[in-house]
Amino acid sequence: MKHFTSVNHIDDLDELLLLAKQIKSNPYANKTAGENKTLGLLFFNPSLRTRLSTQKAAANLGMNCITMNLNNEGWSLEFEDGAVMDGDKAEHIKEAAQVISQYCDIIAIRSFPSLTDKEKDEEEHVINAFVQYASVPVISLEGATEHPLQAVADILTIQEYKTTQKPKVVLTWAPHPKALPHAVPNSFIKMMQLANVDFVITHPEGYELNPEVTKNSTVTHNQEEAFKDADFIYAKNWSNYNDYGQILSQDAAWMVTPEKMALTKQAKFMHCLPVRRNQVVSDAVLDGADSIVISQANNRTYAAQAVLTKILAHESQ
Ligand code: AN0
Ligand code: CP
Repeated sequence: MKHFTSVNHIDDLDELLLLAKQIKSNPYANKTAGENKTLGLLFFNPSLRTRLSTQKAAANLGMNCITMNLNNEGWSLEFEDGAVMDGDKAEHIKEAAQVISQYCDIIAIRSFPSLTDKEKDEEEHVINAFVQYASVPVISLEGATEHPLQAVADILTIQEYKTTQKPKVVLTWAPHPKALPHAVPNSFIKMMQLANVDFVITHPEGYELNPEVTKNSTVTHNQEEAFKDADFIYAKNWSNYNDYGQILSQDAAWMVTPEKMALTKQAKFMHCLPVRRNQVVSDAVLDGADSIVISQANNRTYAAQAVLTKILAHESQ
């Protein structure tokens, strides 16, 4: 594995998950794998889990970590080729990415979408500019269109908690007061398409995601129907994709409640977090015995450590 900016970059999912499980059972077994290597964690947006779990994963491998909030601590970056830089942008990505590559052996970046410029967001222009101009591997810490480290933690969690060979997994849209990205659902969908699961997506009419991502996954607008016999309920809000970045519905009827969970086969409740209580999901579900969101967050460390291990191994070849 050279770069990891998409679920598509996983060449052998079973092997990656086996590695993550081995790491979880003995996180310090490989504590010199990253010796004298530096991981740069660059954030254009806030983070709790991704920042801390990736930093911890790096430490478990003996790597150094440099973390920077590029938005308010660095120079404002220009991404346009051939730009006349007479405005507020002080540094071009061409120099910035090459300079960061002098200090870091792996660069990891969080860059949310604008949710206004669909074309640029779809091009994943910030992360891909780093891939283009950096001379070291690049990891996505959630880009405009994907959050692949989250998806690895998600499938790891499903594997740990499943009680049948092929569980029914439901991704349900849920209401939210702010316009949110498509990255988490996109990567989750791609991951479910690779996994041995019976997968159903449910959302209000008009909330269709990118058809290039959903492909032939089952989609229904009937949430209650979708919940029937489910083993896992994965809740997530996303803003409109076709009417790009808009909020067309805040329909509280889509919130995950104990009544809806009662339709399932005592499903486990999942969410990537952060989650808005009593908007996305009611307290009773989130605080209930079938909520596995904390285990899911814990698995972020082992997902990140498995990915870092694979990249370090590739680099030392
Ligand atoms: C972000 C999102 O929905 O993509 C990050 C989730 C990991 N969530 C919020 O901005 C609330
Ligand atoms: N799930 C997730 O990526 O959380 P953070 O935004 O806190 O990193």
